[in-house]
Amino acid sequence: MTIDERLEQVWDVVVSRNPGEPEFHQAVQEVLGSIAPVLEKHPELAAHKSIERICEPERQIIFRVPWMDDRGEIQINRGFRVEFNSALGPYKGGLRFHPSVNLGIVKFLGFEQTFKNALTQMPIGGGKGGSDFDPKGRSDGEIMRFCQSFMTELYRHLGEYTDVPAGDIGVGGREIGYLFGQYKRITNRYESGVITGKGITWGGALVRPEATGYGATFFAEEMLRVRGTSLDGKTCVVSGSGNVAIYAIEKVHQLGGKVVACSDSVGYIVDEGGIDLDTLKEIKLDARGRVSEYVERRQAAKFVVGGSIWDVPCQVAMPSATQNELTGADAKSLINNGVIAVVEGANMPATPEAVSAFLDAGVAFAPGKAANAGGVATSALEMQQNASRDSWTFEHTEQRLAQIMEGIHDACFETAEEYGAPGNYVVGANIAGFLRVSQAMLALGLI
Ligand code: NDP
Ligand code: 2IT
Repeated sequence: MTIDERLEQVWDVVVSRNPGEPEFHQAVQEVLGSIAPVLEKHPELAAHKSIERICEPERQIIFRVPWMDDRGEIQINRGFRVEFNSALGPYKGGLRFHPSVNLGIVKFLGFEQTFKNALTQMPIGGGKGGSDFDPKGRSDGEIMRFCQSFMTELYRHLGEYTDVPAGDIGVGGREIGYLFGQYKRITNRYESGVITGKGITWGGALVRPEATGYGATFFAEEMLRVRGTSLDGKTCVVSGSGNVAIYAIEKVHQLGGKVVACSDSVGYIVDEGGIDLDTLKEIKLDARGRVSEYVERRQAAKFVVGGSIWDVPCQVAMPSATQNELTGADAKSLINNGVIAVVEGANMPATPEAVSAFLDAGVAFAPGKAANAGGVATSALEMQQNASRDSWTFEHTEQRLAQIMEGIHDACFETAEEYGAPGNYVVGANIAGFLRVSQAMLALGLI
């Protein structure tokens, strides 16, 4: 997307002030490429430098995380928490444990989170954190000691009214448990609302594990409905095989679609008859295994190493692994194979070239900040239940999630039309999210 000349100076400052952070630049570029039409309708936002302020995180925390592995050797990792924007509520966003984590990655995620959280209409600001710790191959004891050390530093920055983390890549229910346990121990407070994604017996909410994948699928269904069709009978490909991917596959199947491929960082599996979710869950959730094990149990399936999962023909694609996993070349291949909708389950999985190719080809494209917002929205529902010491049923919570996703879809769709870009959910999401955050910032004075 090209940046309007009125915003070029903002862009130059972001690039020079944040050197060596290409993912952060990419996320900012996409937003700056969308919001120029807002300046004409709302000159007060430009006058108050709302855009410049939104691009600068409120606070960035970097810390040492020392811990001891099972062999008695000392390990040192780096921890991050970027508290991006608290105009709408306490900082809210996940923690990612992956060797690729660095400040630029956390900043891109925190920036995206700010707009995403605004789109949910819930009272949550934006933040993100994590560590370059690699959980792969680590024992339960090592994971626990790492989480305890991480929280021993991070706890002082958290609080149910201040900053509320959750999971992301490499952080699920087990890690949230160890993190919450250490927070409780240090503070002597059973402050359930300080973290979300908790287990159901200790303050968690039903549907939170399923929420991101289910929500992205509800979003896909809404996009298809606008185009006069539905997921029923559609062939789908979902990349990844983690939290988001597994529950996207589950909901696609419940709505009558068929997911024929999924992946991990080593390769992808194809099962033309449809992925058998019970088998996948046993491998990934129960045994923490690899997708390659799937083909040992399903003879008809194949495992492909190298190549791209996006070469598998499908009508609906849901990239749900990681950033920049779907390139311009992948987009061409999907378009040639007749894709009609691409829905980002992950954060920024499609490169700018891929996004442009989809938009130019008239493919319905949903950016992650809109499509995967069901996870954080359900985190906000978990906070709501914690605050009222209540717990809701699965059916009620799923219904709330479905309504929230419908609301986000409609806001993106209508905003895109209003600002002269009908059908462009990227423009719709960026403008709707930007308006909500910047108008709150204006109301709160110079913050
Ligand atoms: P998980 O850790 O549960 O799963 C991640 C999956 O993506 C795994 O299959 C993993 O494969 C794969 N993956 C991770 N990094 C890479 C990489 N560099 N290259 C290829 N594959 C990779 O994470 P989630 O499912 O929670 O998160 C997936 C995406 O969804 C992320 O972008 C996250 O930010 C986003 N998201 C998550 C939400 C949540 O509630 N969890 C909410 C909204 C967005 P392997 O096991 O081989 O590493
Ligand atoms: O990217 C995301 O929205 C998440 N990882 C979930 C954040 C949350 O606070 O539930």
